[in-house]
Amino acid sequence: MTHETKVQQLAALFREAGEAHHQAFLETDGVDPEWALWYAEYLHDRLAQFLAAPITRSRLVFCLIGADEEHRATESSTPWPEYYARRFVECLGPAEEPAEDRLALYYFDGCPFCVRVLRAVDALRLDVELRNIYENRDHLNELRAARGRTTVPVLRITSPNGEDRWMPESADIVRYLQATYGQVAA
Ligand SMILES: N[C@@H](CCC(=O)N[C@@H](CS)C(=O)NCC(=O)O)C(=O)O
Repeated sequence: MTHETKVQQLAALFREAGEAHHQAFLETDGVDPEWALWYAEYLHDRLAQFLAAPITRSRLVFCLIGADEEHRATESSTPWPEYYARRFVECLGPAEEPAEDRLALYYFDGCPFCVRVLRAVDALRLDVELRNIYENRDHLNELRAARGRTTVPVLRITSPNGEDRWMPESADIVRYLQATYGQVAA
């Protein structure tokens, strides 16, 4: 399955979840402060085919809230199901041709979450371009333009066709690197 097919199928699943949620919360017109818990339960088993490794419901809640916050922060015009789908495939799905991807890590010195990723990069002996956002203003600006915020670490994965995927969250990045390039204790 290509990256784009996976995104479209996952977007359809998010749309289906949205409709099911709305049905379940008709009385409040869809308003549900615990929406992420509901979605995690609905999606957990249905998501398995899209992911590189099994995911817990707690992690799903975390990813859903992250996708929601990022969708708002970037003021993206992409409808939320597509936006979430892209972010989920980027964060949790296996890459199509990982060996051909170029990797760049946006980080800064003294950031403990960045250290977590840097340790995994070292342990896996990966060729990752390190982009310190406080030493190079361009890196900071690229990051802000792509994500609407400058929280690091963020892994930028560039496919041979030039398509970029931006992966935030140190735990997701380590998990992705380990699942894609080998298994190490980080
Ligand atoms: N949950 C995130 C936390 C990342 C985080 O808090 N990064 C800090 C630096 S260590 C940061 O960028 N703070 C500034 C900001 O959020 O703009 C992760 O695990 O990657």
